[in-house]
Order: sequence, then structure tokens, then C-alpha cells
Amino acid sequence: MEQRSSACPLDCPDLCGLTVSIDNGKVIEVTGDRRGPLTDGFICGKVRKITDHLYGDDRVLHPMIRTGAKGEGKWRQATWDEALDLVASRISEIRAKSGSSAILPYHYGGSNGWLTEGALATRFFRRLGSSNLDRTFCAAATTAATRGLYGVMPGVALEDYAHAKLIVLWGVNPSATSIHLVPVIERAREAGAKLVVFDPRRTPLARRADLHIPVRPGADLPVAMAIINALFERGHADRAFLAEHAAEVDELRKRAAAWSLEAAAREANVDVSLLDQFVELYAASSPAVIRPGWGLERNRNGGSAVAAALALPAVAGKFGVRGGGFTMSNGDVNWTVTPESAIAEPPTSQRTLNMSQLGKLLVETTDPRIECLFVYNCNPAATAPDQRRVIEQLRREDLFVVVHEQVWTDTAQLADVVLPCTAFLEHRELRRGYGTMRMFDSPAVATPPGEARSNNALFGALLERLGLVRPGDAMTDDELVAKTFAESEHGAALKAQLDKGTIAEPPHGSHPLAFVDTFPTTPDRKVHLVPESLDREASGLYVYKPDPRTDEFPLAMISPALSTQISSYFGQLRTAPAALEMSPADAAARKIVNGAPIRVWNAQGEVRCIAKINADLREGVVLMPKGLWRKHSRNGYTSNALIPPGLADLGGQAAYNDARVQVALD
Ligand SMILES: Nc1nc2c(c(=O)[nH]1)N[C@H]1C(S)=C(S)[C@@H](COP(=O)(O)OP(=O)(O)OC[C@H]3O[C@@H](n4cnc5c(=O)[nH]c(N)nc54)[C@H](O)[C@@H]3O)O[C@H]1N2
Ligand SMILES: Nc1nc2c(c(=O)[nH]1)N[C@H]1C(S)=C(S)[C@@H](COP(=O)(O)OP(=O)(O)OC[C@H]3O[C@@H](n4cnc5c(=O)[nH]c(N)nc54)[C@H](O)[C@@H]3O)O[C@H]1N2
Ligand code: SF4
Ligand SMILES: [Mo]
Repeated sequence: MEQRSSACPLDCPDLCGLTVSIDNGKVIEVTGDRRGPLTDGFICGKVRKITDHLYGDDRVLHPMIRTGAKGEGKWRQATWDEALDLVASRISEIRAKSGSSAILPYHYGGSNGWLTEGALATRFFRRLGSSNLDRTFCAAATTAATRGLYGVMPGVALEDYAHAKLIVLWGVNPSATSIHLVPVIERAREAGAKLVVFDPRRTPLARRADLHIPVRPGADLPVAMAIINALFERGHADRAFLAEHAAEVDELRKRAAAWSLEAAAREANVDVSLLDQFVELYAASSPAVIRPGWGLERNRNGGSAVAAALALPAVAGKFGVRGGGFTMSNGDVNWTVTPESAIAEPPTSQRTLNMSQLGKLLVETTDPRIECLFVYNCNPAATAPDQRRVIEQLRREDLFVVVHEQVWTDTAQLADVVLPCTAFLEHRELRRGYGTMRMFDSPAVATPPGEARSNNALFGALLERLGLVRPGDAMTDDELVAKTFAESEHGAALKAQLDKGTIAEPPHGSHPLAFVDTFPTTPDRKVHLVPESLDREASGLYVYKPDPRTDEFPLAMISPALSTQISSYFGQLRTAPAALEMSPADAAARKIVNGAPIRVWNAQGEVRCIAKINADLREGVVLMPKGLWRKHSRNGYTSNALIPPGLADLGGQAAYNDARVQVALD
């Protein structure tokens, strides 16, 4: 038995350092180490039980080629050579017949860093000239809003929440999604900090908060605008800060003036005194930090809502002190390192298609139609909106579907060719934290089971088969890493840090002070409160679009994260059936009791599952977690069958929380 050091690259803000016990190439145990400031020796249950995932029955071990009808579950095992020949020849045929843009790579970052997300796969599809993918499942609206206002200015480091006197969690649930932030919040509270939570449900931290503001899903925009308006009206705006560091102040004030606290409270269906208390508490507290999560971006007003929440610390002058300001994603901070030199192929001008509208794309895209979908790092049959149409289209006999996967996901089940993929710990990964501002090199420490190959091994082989390798191309993980650092600004210094302890900090350190150490990366280094580009994109930034509920479909469905999975990753291990959580009042009105079989439906689709009464939900809001698999419901659909293909106002973001549904006993 040996102990090796690695890190967790899963889609989680915390970026834990890991100690992995290995026996004969097999992972035996994984625990947390103390290299990262957040991990502090403990890790989540998901990764503690990673061996269930790595060595479970659902692992894909060999290349498999479909023999029956699509989705029928009939396969034959193939050699890698045979499978790669098939994939290469189908791609060549489609290219010759219809042009390269008939091929669509389909991928998200589910659990990945630079080496599996953006290296040889990117080179392969660029050189092939395939269609480009707009990756909009997550954080597209928040990224657009943050970049528009602040560029890539780092936010407050999660460990600096310890210094805050007021912590505002807005549409975020760290108890499940960033567990290491919870003890930091607790320490701050012991030192006297107040906690406010904006969330339609009573999350574990909302239960302990000084103020819980249970906004109706999608109504954060009017709430944030009314708070901005009240800060100005009551003389709480920091005029000196705004004069020096902000642009479009009057325009923001003008747009916010459309919302009184009363009007916003009505729209959000909350008691106006809660908003009033918040305004005074926020104005009086420093350091005060706002942590918007990803709960408020996933609706038609989402981008504007995030932008408005991010404008608050500028309006109230909360920057410049440790623990004051905001934290959105810190993954974007100015690392100066880019993998572009290692990719060695510039972006193409082929058409760009929005991943969140997959069903629609497969039906409507022409000139050329999509004939090949190449899926990696993603499980769209479970995670994409408009699931009924997505599955219907994936079943199409004239669509060639390749899936590179670790386990037999819902998407793999619908493929023509399934290729076995390594998991982290079995391949090297380079990962920036998006909560903690650090970078880890997570080396391969275990032997891949079966014939699993990493993304770079797969796409390297395809580059070769299709004659797309050029002299001097970096082909292996080690070569890709070396090239990335050699040709990036400050790369040598970062590389030296990584080589020493597999952890690195960006050039400005891991907890810079905004407006002291770092500034917005906008051209004038000011925060832009109504950026023109966003105003154009949203057809009016901060302009509220009314709630989509109707008499027929009155309930707002949200689909937050499970503590036991990362989106659909690890979903094969879940045995509990899909449940729709409902408030006691909504259940009683429909004569539904806990555990009753129900159906949930709207114009998009239907899910047959069981009811779970949850007193932490407010009336009018129902919840079905994200990441469930088709096997979890009685009719093979999940929350995504109820999610419309419409988008948020910024970034092309999927509007998961725009689903309005009806529920009845089944
Ligand atoms: N254990 C675990 N950790 C994860 C993940 C996971 O699946 N499981 N996923 C990872 C990924 S991919 C992401 S993007 C992050 C997500 O991290 P979070 O943003 O924390 O995750 P969510 O659970 O999607 O949403 C947070 C909260 O938003 C609330 N909410 C929903 N709609 C609204 C709204 O309109 N307004 C407001 N104010 N609140 C709303 C929900 O009730 C929920 O409590 O977590 C990452 N970490
Ligand atoms: N209803 C609803 N649906 C949602 C959301 C929601 O709020 N509501 N939120 C969404 C969010 S926040 C996100 S981030 C998306 C995530 O959706 P997806 O991008 O589909 O992510 P995962 O569900 O984590 O699935 C990632 C898959 O990639 C595979 N994988 C992991 N590492 C590798 C690798 O190195 N190579 C290859 N080839 N495969 C690998 C895993 O085995 C896993 O099956 O889901 C979205 N779906
Ligand atoms: S998923 Fe998050 S909490 Fe769990 S080990 Fe990975 S980084 Fe740590
Ligand atoms: Mo996400």
C-alpha cells in the first residue's frame, strides 16, 4: 500500500487536496489533506466513496458498438482500433458528404480541468472544422454579468469570509455545494457576523440565518433593484466610491427607481419588512460580503438579477476591506496561464450552437443538419432541458452518436459507439479552483480499469487517424502541461509552485483586496453598472420579464443540487426514487400525502414520481433535484422533461428554473 497526493477536480468550488491510498494500482481510500486552506483535512461523502464509482458495475470497461436499435441495450465489445476506425470513417464520410459543421462536439466541464476539457479535444474539433458549441448549462449568465460589470476581477476569497460582519448568501446552498464554506461562516458568526439568505426554500443555513428572505423563484431582479433604489433614497449610497470607481451610476439609479420595496416585495411574495431590514443591515455592516450562487441566474431574468446583486457592493461601498465585496466565480481570475499555445490551433469561424437547446438544434438546424454528435464530459440525456425532445432526437437512426464515458449514463445508453474513459485519479488533471483561488496539479495515481483511456489519449488517436497532427504538436499530458506553462506569462513561476507542492496561487496572491490590490479589468478600471454590451444583449438590462406561471401551470419548479452527486455524476449509485418535494399546503390542496405516486407535467413533458412533503418549501414552489437519472422515475424522465428550451437574458444560459408545472395524484 502506498499513499499518493492528488486533488479533486470535480465541479465544486472547494478544490480539495487529497491523500489517496493505493494498493496494486487500485484506489483503496481517499481522504482530505491540508494543503488547501479550505479543505482542512475533511472531504465530502461523494469522493470518500469514489471507489464505488471507479469499480462499480456501471463502469464502462471496453469500447462498445451498438448492435440493436438505438437505446435497446444491445452491444458488442470491440477493440479500440476497431472502434476508432469506425468513428474516424463515419466522421470522414459525413465531412465529405455534408461538410465538417455537420459534426457537433457536445461537452460540458462536469468534472474536469484544463487537460480533459480544453486540450486535444479542442484541437481536434477546431482542425476538423466542426460546429462550435456554446457551453451554457451553467454560469453562462453569471459569467456574462460579472464580466460586464467587473471584468475578471477576483472576488472575496472564501476563507476571508471569516472577517465579514455580514454574509449574504443569495441563491446558493453551501451546505450541499461548497461544504468547506460552512465552517468559515460559522466562525464568522461566532465572531459576531450576521447571516442573510435569499432563497425560496429554507436551506440548512437559512434555518440558522438572522434573516431569511424566501423570494419567489425568478423574482430576485425586482428585489435587488428595490434594494439599490432604497440605498440611494435613504442616503446609504457611497457617493465617493461611486464617483471614483463606477460608471453609469445615474443610469442604474434611474432603472432601480422603477422598484419600490413594496412593489418588489409583492412580486417576490415576501413581507416588505424583510427587505426593509435588509437595506438597513447591509448599509450598516462592514465588512459585508454577497455570495450569489447559481440559483438566481437560471430564469428569464437571471442575468439581470445577478448583475443587480453584483452592483450592490459598489453602490453601498463595501469593497476595500478584507471580507467585503462579492464572490461570484473565482475560476476566472487572472491566472495569466492559457492552454491556447498547447492547443496550437486558433478558434474557427464555424457556426456556434447553444448546448442548452440540443433538442431544438437536432430538429431545426439545417445547412447542414447535425449528423454526428460527439459527447464527452457530459450527460445531456439527463442534464439538458427539453429532455423529451433530446431523447427522441438522440434515438434518431440517422444521427451518429459517440459517447466517451466512465459509466453507462443515460446518454451512453443512446449511443452508437461508447468509448471507456478514465476518471480523475486515473489521469492527470490541471484544475483551477472557482471558489478558492488556487490551482492544483492532480496526478494520475491509479491504474485505469479495463481499457479506459483519457480524453487526450482518445482525441490524440483521432487526430492521428484523420491526419490532423502537425509537427511540433504537444500530444501527451506532460507535453501539454509543459507547453502551457512555458508559453504563458508568469508560467514558469506557477510551474515551479506546482512542481513543489502541486498547488499554486495566481500572480496577485490567493486573497487580493478588490479596489486595493486588484481592479475591474474593464478598459477604464471602473465597475460598469449598466454595461452597454449587456444592455444590448438583454434587450434592456434590469428590465423585468413577468413570471411565466399560468392558471394551468401555477407551481414554480426548482432543481437544486443534491449533496450526494455532482449534477448527474455518481447518479448511477443512487437507489432512492425520484421525488417531487412540495410544501404541505400545495400537497394538501391536491390531496397528496408523503410518498404518494404523483405525476408532474406541463406543455414540455411529464414526470411520474413520488411526492415528498417538505415544510421548508414555500407554497407555490416545488423541487425536483438536478442530476437524477432516467431510472429514478417511473416513466424514464427527470426534471429536465419539464424545462422549456427558452434561455435566460444573458449568456445563452439554460433557464432551468423557468419551469412552471401542475401536479396530481397518479
Ligand atoms: N454536492 C454538490 N455540489 C455541487 C454540485 C452538485 O450537484 N452537488 N454542483 C456543482 C455545480 S455544477 C454548481 S453550478 C454549483 C451550484 O451551487 P449552488 O448555486 O449552491 O446550487 P443550487 O443548488 O443549484 O442552487 C442554490 C440555491 O438556489 C435556490 N434557488 C433556486 N431558484 C432560485 C431563485 O430564483 N432565486 C434565489 N434567490 N434562489 C433560488 C435553491 O433553492 C438552492 O438552495 O454547485 C457545485 N457543487
Ligand atoms: N434540471 C436541471 N438540470 C441541470 C441543472 C439544473 O439546475 N437543473 N444544472 C446544470 C448544471 S449546474 C450543470 S454544471 C450541468 C452539468 O451537466 P453535465 O455537463 O452533463 O455534467 P454531469 O452531470 O456532471 O456529467 C458529466 C459526465 O462527464 C463524465 N466525465 C467526467 N470526467 C470525464 C472525462 O475526463 N472525460 C469524459 N469523456 N467524461 C468525463 C462523467 O462520468 C459524467 O457522466 O447540469 C445542468 N443540469
Ligand atoms: S467534490 Fe468538492 S468537497 Fe468533495 S472532495 Fe471534491 S472538491 Fe472536495
Ligand atoms: Mo454547474
